[in-house]
Amino acid sequence: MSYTEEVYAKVVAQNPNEPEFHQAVKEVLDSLKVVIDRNEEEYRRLSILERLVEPERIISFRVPWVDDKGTVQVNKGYRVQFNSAIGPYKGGLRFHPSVNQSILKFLGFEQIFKNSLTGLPIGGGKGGSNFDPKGKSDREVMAFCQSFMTELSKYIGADMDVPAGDIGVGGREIGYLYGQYKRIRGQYEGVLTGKGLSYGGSLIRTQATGYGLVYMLNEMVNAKNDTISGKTIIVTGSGNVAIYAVEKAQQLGGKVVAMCDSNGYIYDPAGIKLDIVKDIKEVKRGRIREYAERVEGASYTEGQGIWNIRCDIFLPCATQNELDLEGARILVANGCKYIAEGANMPTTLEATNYVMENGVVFMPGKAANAGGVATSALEMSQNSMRLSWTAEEVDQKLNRIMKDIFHKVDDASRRYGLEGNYVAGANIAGFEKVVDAMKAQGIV
Ligand code: NDP
Ligand code: 2IT
Repeated sequence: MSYTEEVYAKVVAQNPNEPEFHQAVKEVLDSLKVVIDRNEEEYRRLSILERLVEPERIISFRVPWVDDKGTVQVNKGYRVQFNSAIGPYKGGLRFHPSVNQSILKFLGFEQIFKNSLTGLPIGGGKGGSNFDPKGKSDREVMAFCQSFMTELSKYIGADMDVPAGDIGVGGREIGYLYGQYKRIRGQYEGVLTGKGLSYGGSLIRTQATGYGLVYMLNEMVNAKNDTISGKTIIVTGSGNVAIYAVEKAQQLGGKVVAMCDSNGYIYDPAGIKLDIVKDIKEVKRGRIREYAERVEGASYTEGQGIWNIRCDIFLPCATQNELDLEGARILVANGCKYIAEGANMPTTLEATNYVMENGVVFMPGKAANAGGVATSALEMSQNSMRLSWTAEEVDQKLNRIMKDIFHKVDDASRRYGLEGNYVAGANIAGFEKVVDAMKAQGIV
């Protein structure tokens, strides 16, 4: 057995019931085999991979809060502090009923390599809760956030661990979390990113993941002497990442025809009217079905199956493993040419292999959605400097970072004779910086 296979087998044996974590580790270790093979003895002696797959620490805690009926509710809270070799732990908080340790470990593990690719000094972490913000009143969300932060505040700080948003955590939640941190710790510091503009947030952070995804897509498409303009595009999800991916894709002349939420998908052959999606999702916190009720010519289909609509470009921006082999086969059969992952690990391993074997240009999430965390790191810089950059400045930096990531990923794939395999390129390029820092810092 190779060193990478041995470590993968150990991960599975030692972390039972964590399928998402196994999946994320497998993808990375399979990619790293070509790197490890060149110097296997040294990597083994230093147990680099064993250290890489074991979080530095996982904090898990009880989150009691009182609902509007006066009943005490209890949720699970977590923070996975995965790797601090290149900077303070950095990564979002996810509030969704599906959250468990496996999902947060997969997200924290991915974050290590993503954050490395940004070129900025941020380590990997992730956290969250199985709390479901859907259908809760603002007061209930605040009560939950305050209780969650009361415990989490012991373990984070501007130079230690800097959480941000993810699924179910947007501007409202970050505001309540920030207020409670400040109250408990008495410090006005850049401990969270994605803050409101009136209290230390960065311009463009709200848009950054979606915009960055499309900047990356633009590089992929240009590398094939092609353009986004005129292409038919599907964007899955209708949350933060999806909405701003649609916005930028439309600005570049793409035609987005479909979006979804966890209940079903909409198809608008005339092109999605984003102001209506924003009103439904950002203002009313409603369901995507309402779009078809408001827009003539648009239709709504309950359940999964958005991939049945023909597209040139597919941008999965909802959640992990949303695109499986069956969906991938249909996309390919209908002529889809490009997939860039706005969500984290939205494509199963089988589907990823299938689309890559069938000529689809595929960019994995850890490269394609890195614009969000990169702009979070820019927010940290602005907070440290006690100043704010203009929207143009931040947007330009974001664009440059996404271009740099594309070239890092592309170069790494070429160096190992894997041209066009951006999964390998992203994992290798992300790993190189982290492993260099780990070696330099000794056995820690
Ligand atoms: P939001 O909570 O804003 O939106 C999530 C969207 O995905 C909602 O439309 C939600 O629908 C939908 N969704 C969730 N689960 C499913 C499902 N099982 N099937 C179909 N749709 C589903 O989250 P974000 O937009 O912030 O995050 C989306 C993805 O992007 C996640 O994978 C996240 O980890 C990743 N990401 C986010 C970044 C950020 O800066 N926010 C940065 C990088 C990656 P519903 O309302 O029905 O739940
Ligand atoms: O998955 C991600 O990169 C995020 N949810 C954003 C993390 C961040 O710290 O901005």
